[in-house]
Amino acid sequence: MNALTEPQKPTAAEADALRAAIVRKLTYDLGKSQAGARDRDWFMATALAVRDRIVDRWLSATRAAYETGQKQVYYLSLEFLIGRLLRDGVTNLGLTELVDEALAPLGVDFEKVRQAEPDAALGNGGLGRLAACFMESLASLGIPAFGYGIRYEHGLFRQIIRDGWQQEYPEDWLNNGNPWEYARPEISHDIGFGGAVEAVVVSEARVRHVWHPAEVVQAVAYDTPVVGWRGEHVNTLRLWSARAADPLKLDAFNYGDHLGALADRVRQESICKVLYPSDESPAGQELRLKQEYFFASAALQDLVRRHLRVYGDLKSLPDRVAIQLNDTHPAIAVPELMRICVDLHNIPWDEAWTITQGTISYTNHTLLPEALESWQVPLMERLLPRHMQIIYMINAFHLDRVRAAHPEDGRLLSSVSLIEEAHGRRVRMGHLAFVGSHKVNGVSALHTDLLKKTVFKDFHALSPDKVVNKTNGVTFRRWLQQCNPGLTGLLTETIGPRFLDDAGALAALQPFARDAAFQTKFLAVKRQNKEALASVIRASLDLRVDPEAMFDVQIKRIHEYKRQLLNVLETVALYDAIRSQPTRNWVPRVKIFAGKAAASYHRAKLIIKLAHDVARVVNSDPTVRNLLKVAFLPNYNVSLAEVIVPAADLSEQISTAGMEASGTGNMKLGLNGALTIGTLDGANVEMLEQVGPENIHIFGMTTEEVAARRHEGLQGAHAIEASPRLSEVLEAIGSGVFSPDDRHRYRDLVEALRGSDYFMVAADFDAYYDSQREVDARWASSAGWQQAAILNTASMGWFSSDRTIREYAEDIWNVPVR
Ligand code: 26V
Repeated sequence: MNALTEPQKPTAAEADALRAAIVRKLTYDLGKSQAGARDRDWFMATALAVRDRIVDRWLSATRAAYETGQKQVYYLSLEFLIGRLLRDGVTNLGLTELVDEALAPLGVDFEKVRQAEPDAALGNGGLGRLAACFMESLASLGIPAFGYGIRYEHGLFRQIIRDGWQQEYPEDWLNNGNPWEYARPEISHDIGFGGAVEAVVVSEARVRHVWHPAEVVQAVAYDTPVVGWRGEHVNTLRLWSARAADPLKLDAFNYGDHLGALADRVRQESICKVLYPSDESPAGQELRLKQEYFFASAALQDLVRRHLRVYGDLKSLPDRVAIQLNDTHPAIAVPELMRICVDLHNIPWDEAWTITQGTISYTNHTLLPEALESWQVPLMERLLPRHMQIIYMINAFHLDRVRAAHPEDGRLLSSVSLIEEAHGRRVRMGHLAFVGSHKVNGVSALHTDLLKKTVFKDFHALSPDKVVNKTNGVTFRRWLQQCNPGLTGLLTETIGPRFLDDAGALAALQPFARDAAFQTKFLAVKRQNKEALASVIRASLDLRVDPEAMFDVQIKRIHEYKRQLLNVLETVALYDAIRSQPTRNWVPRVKIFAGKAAASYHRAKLIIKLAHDVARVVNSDPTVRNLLKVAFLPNYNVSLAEVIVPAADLSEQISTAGMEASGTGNMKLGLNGALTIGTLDGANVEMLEQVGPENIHIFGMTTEEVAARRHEGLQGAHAIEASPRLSEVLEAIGSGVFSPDDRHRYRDLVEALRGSDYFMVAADFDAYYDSQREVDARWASSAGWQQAAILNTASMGWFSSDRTIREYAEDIWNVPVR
């Protein structure tokens, strides 16, 4: 197919053939009759039929990568937040119309079928979704790649809101089977834990270390094909599942104690039962470390075996393989690769180190000190005794090099040591990943800059070429074409289909920004998407919202640094203002929130409760009429984002400056024509550069100002006293106006703002409120708003994950891109 032509209109014969294939799947694979089939059966049957069309391309792409000896990329990630896959596969294969036409005569609606697919939530938030976008871009760019992760039986918890409080319920995406995966019971690797290390003297000069694990668990492969755009290339997402190594022996060992034997098995298989549901705060449990080693070791054994089959030895690994560590979660891969080289393949240490460093690179996703992983040395020694020895060795050589360059700098040595000595001895996984990599990257320009100045300052001084920036991106197939077919159609008819293959071509839209006829069409698309969201809000919350109103959206994990609280405070301020001047020409707004709080993050859960308390009061106040509504949509996930993103007018990206590494929702929302109100944080800074200052609402303190204010120790009370508006808001919340059933519910929350105000909610409040009123003023002129919205879409091309992946390929992996 010509890259720029649209897929041909399907013929009747093609539709008949696909229909027959779907019905065959329904009948023979699912054992269901057409009459008895429900949406989820049709989903399974359709997915299986679509999958058949992927397989040949998948097998040939995999074979071609082998035969041509192309360098392989391995993306190691504890999270892949992939969401639903049916529409992804159908769009990328160019089968959208064909599937519609195949299903229609059966009386089956593709939209319903699509929605019957469970949302695969094998991730917490940004980091996991980024991994999913990267997998799609890798395939679209034709780069041979594997994603390696864990096949969690239970993904991120289901969020239910009861009486305004978040409750967590288990999620079971695999309950009705998963049509996309191929179980590969024959592909498995033994993963050892515990035990002891034997030092075998081989000769006078050489000692071999043999690890005798106390326990062995098998990692079994499950493969999901990842189809690239236009179906030209297909990669593999290989997720590992844990299987007790030898159930028979176990039975014999526990002879007579069947239940005891079963308990061991359950314990071993628990490794892949559930995703750790916390983001930005390390869990510290043994099971988490087991998960990390389990999948990192399985991935390395798998890729080493593949490499050896073709090339025979490991010396050429850095030429043929690039391993990317998605955060430090797979950082144990560094000593594991050393162990494989040194212990299992007798490669001398220095050579093994060259191989390891040449192959591995590491992406950092956060600066928050509480999110920097470290593991207690005694736990490491018990679970991974050989790895602990290797880490000590790596550290010794690393510190030798540092000492040679900077003699007698004790501060430097302890600062860059892999072992933290201060709070009980711990292994710093970020340091381990840093020294084991040839490149380390941050995920936005600001974040990378801060990495160099803060957490990796001393490392950066030692290896000034190691830290590079790779600003995040999102896949436009999912976040424009699939979730916003209306806009995609309008863009295609206006600037032609080039942007489908080259996101930069969106810039061709610029001249249309002031075109009144185009503005009308752009507005009509947005209006339709807002109506769709309005019905979701109504179905989910029994709340009516007016699609004419501005849809003001903040969707992301709930975290203090992301400052949903600031947004809620502004909501209350606006509410007060409307009540005191009900007849002013207010801009009608719907404040839309969605996001999950970590189960143990009480403050975040309290902020969810506050949003609900405020919503209840505001939504039922007749003086406010339709001028302000608040909607907190439960159970935020990829599928819900796909409905909210195309319908947003205003995108809230209001984190405390210096704290959000990048953000990717900001890009998705801008791409779909939302204006951003945001701080100079993460990738917002680069969005400002792309769209220009007239088309974005930037407010608040800069990273430097935040640092200076924290340093001064200026209390939030200062800012509160200076702001009558904020004082009133906090007085109302703190005294229980929104919580008559528990007047003290928010006392501590408000006190924290009067105190250190660590996240600068009070300090930034007035700037935010004023910026929101500027947003109102812009909304008042519809043409002005449309123009800016169109320019946002036109300027987002650079934030395609295709661009990001190209940069990784060129600067980090050294792989060619077609
Ligand atoms: C840490 C932990 C600690 C142990 C429990 C499970 C868990 C899960 C995740 C994390 C780290 C989360 C880091 C993260 O998601 N960072 C986000 O990465 C996005 C992609 O680069 C970026 O856009 C966001 O700004 C950043 O917060």
